[in-house]
Parts: sequence; C-alpha cells; structure tokens
Amino acid sequence: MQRIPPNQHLTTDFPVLHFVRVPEFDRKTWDFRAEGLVENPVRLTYDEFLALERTGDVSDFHCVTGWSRFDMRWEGVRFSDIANLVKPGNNARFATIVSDGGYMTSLPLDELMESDVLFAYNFEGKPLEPVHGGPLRLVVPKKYAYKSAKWVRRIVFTEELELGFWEQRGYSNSADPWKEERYSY
Ligand SMILES: Nc1nc2c(c(=O)[nH]1)N[C@H]1C(S)=C(S)[C@@H](COP(=O)(O)O)O[C@H]1N2
Ligand SMILES: [Mo]
Repeated sequence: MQRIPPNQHLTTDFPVLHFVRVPEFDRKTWDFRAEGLVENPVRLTYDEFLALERTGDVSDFHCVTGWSRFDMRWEGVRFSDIANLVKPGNNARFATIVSDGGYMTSLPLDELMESDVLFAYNFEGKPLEPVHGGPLRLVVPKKYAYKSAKWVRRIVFTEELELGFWEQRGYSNSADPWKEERYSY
C-alpha cells in the first residue's frame, strides 16, 4: 500500500494551521479534565499529567487541505491510559475533545482506544511548541488532522456523537484519509 493517502502531497516543514489565537499557558492554573459518562472523573494539574505513564510514537500526519508529513515523533499519554483511569461506563460510545479557545472534535471510543492515539506534550524530543498545540494536543494519526485537536483541556465521554468545529462546517466526521473522507456530503 502507498504510504501517502490519495491526493495528498508530502511536506518536510511543519505548517501551522488553526483559527484562533494561541492560548496562554500558565503551568499553575492549567488543568486537564476527563469527565462525562465515567466512573471516576479526574482533574489533573500539568505536573500530575506529566507524571502519568509516558508513551512515544512515530506517526504520519495528514491535513485535509492536502499536506502530509511523515515520521512525526510524539511523546505523551495514550488516550487508552486516560480511559483506563476514568473508567468509561457501558453507555459511553464517543468522546468529545475540547480545546482551550473553544475548538472541539469528537471520535468513537473504539478509534480513540487505538495504541497510536496520544495526548502529546513532546515533539521531536522537546516540549511541544505553543503554535503546534503545546502544552498538550491530541494526535490521531489515522484521521485527517482536524481530529488532532491542539491545546486540549477537557474530554467528555458521551453516549451520542457531538459534531466538532469542522464537522459542523461540512467536513467529514469519519475523516479517514485513505478513503479520502474529506467532506460530509
Ligand atoms: N484547537 C485547535 N486544534 C486544531 C486546529 C484548530 O484550528 N484549533 N486545526 C486542526 C487542523 S485542520 C490541523 S491540519 C492541525 C494542524 O496542526 P499544526 O498547526 O500543528 O500543523 O491542527 C488541528 N487542530
Ligand atoms: Mo487541517
């Protein structure tokens, strides 16, 4: 199989793409919440988040506007490790990922539980830069990158799908680059 999805072109720089101001990061007040349909909701400070089990992963990145980049080296915490901590109820089928600044996206839990889905705080061995989502972003390598929310602060486990920022504006909710699922029509 080809490594680059259909109608994507390869780039070696790291374009910056987002539509709000980069949020301020204050290590003392920043928190991460995982809540909704869970047995054990958590609120973690930045230091508590850093103390969670750390995982590294190298993955490719595909933006729906057409650029792809190979071999992005991320470090952070697996989504599945957060889920195991909060224990989603049997009725939880999706999670909505909410960013500082209001951006959001959502995914089915079974896709988020894959081992390459990380909440990343390091990129190429260094703290993730604010423009790229620092201090914490989601990375979902198998989806177009609008699923990889930057500046994540909260995840909410839900029974029903909530459409995200781009998904409400005509972009595909399934967002599979290999099937070229760019738009919802
Ligand atoms: N909070 C937030 N996350 C976001 C976006 C955004 O506008 N706001 N844009 C998404 C899109 S469309 C892409 S392609 C990637 C871009 O990540 P980068 O700026 O690190 O290259 O971030 C995604 N995550
Ligand atoms: Mo994108």
